[in-house]
Amino acid sequence: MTPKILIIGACGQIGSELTLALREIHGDNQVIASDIREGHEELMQSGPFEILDVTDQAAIASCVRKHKITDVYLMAAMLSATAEKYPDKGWDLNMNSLFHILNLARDKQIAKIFWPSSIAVFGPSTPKQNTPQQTVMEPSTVYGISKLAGERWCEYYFRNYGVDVRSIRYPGLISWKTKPGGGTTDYAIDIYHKALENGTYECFLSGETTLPMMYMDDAITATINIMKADPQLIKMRSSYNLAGISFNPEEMASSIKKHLPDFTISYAPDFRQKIADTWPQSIDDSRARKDWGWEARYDLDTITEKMLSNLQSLV
Ligand code: AKB
Repeated sequence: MTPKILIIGACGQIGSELTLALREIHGDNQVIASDIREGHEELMQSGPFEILDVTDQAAIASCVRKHKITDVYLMAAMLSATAEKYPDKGWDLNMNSLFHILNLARDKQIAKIFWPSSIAVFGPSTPKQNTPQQTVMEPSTVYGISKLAGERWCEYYFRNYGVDVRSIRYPGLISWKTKPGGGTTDYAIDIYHKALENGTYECFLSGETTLPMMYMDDAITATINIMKADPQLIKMRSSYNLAGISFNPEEMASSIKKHLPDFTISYAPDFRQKIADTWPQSIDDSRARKDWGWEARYDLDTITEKMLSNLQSLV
């Protein structure tokens, strides 16, 4: 059966590329994009769009009924840096939106959910290298706490109500089509914009801050593949570790210099350094590889080539 899909938060960094990719696969009219406001032109023009506030349960339920939705991708969230500034709002948005969707599935109004988790579920007491799927998890950010609580609820709804919910712990995602907002890993996108605009970048993390990262195309492939997989293959109903590559700002700057030799970088770590210091440096994603065949494709130099050439073509 062809799914009828609702993407909530479709105008955001992941949502916009995911919507277009799913429309390509299932057909434009099968994928309803929604967000709190209009945005992203290509997405608005390529298929149905609804204004939807993720905190409004009745509006979501009515949209699901109207379009006979089967699958929901809940991509709206407040990311790590912004949630540290607005803890109450961050918690409310990240948790209540998830409950709204989980409850719709529990009540059999939808069949399948994708909900993104993050490397932010790990904290300072987690092993930093090759962080295992199951390990100590004591996140110290509002965002991380909300994602870990969300993971526990996803597993609870699966075990107790049979809800088919699937999730990935995304690392920092690098993309050129839509800018992210409010994340700790956002430097890895800003740097390419500033390298092309000014030839220089002041980084808000120190040069040695190694974090797990991934090119958006890999993240979209993973999202589509986990949702496509046979339900029996999805053994982790909390969320799967997913690894792309790990690097620090210095290594990223060196990769950019291969194309723009005059590029310079300076460092002015701010409050986001404290967040980054609690996160893993590399991720063990063997469970995702084994269970549903995950494999990353992009390394740092390929990402740099793609980012610079695509951003250049926009100007
Ligand atoms: C953030 O930096 O908050 C996000 C994430 C790692 O989940 N990109």
